[in-house]
Amino acid sequence: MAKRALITGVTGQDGMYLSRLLIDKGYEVFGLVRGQNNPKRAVIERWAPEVTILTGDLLDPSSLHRALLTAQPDEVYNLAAISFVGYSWENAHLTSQVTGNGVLNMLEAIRLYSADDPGRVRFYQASSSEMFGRVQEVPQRESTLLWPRSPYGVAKVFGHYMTINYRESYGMHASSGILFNHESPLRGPEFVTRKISLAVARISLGLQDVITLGNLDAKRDWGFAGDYVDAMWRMLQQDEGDDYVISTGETHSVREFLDAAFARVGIEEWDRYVVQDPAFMRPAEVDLLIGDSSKARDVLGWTPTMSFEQLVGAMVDADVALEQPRAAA
Ligand code: NAP
Ligand code: F7E
Repeated sequence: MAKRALITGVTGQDGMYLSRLLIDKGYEVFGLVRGQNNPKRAVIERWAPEVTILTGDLLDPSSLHRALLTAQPDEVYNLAAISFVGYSWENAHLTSQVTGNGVLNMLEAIRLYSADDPGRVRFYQASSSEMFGRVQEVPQRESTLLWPRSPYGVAKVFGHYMTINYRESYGMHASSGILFNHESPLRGPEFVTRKISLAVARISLGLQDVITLGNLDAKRDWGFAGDYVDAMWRMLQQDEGDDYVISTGETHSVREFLDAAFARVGIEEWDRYVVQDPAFMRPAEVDLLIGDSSKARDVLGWTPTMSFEQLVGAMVDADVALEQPRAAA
């Protein structure tokens, strides 16, 4: 019998990579899509036609219950969230509801659905390095004190502890992946890496003059999304649910990302192409993130496969290919 998986947030970057990974492993995959006419539905249908789309919303508990009844999943991957940190200050209440309370809605739906056998459905929660915020230890590991710096980070802390609480209270197989930033050509253009790769591609093709950014000194531990969804799957194959940090163990500044991206298109001096605007600065910044993923490497046998330079190169190359037809027109 093929295993069955339900993915919330299937239209997002990670949902798309995870759906392909699970299909390739022989799973029957169900993906939750919100809204009555979501344009991303067509995208996931093209990307992974094997996925059965179910409609639902993390804010609507009965839709989650219905999705469980239809999918009858062995594994649930809760990737849905309002995930853009910058947006979370302007929409703090909504972020708390979706990114925080939404986790509780999903956990509670699973608890009621599998009350006869609490371990029957394995649950993955997409926790985040943003929970470390004002870092209390370098590098950050599973035991590092959490100090979130944004409404998004606070909401993720709530979801993280709820996941642990449901594991401890009800014996659920619930795991929390504390994932550091992971990127790819499928990354949303609101995030700094994709914003840069797209702009650099367009500048190199003569389609754009400058890119406007905020804080260039922030440092992140950037990995490849394809590697990180593999870690999610590995967590749910363990005998017990647990928490794992997933990271590369390397940190780079936004400035270094710009160096590598512009170098990819043969531009060494990029100062004249970059403008800074306070509008892109955050009310509270996370200055430095770097993770220690020793536990995942030891227990899950997980390692990242793509270097920082390869990742930046792949993103810029993909955006050059995407934008080239516009330059030729
Ligand atoms: P993403 O591209 O922003 O995708 C978010 C997904 O959530 C989208 O499919 C979105 O649907 C869905 N969604 C939003 N609100 C919803 C709601 N109310 N009900 C149901 N679905 C809803 O995010 P990602 O980069 O793939 O990240 C996946 C998860 O990992 C997120 O929880 C994120 O917070 C977390 N995370 C990401 C990173 C990272 O570096 N990428 C690191 C740590 C943790 P629409 O397409 O309809 O908007
Ligand atoms: O910002 C700085 C910004 O928005 C990275 C999400 O997936 O990873 C992501 O959150 C850094 C920040 O990602 C611009 O101030 C400078 O310091 O790409 P980002 P994020 O905030 O790290 C975590 C792990 C998640 O969980 C989240 O869901 O870049 N920065 N200038 C800028 N950032 C943006 N977006 N735009 C700029 O113009």
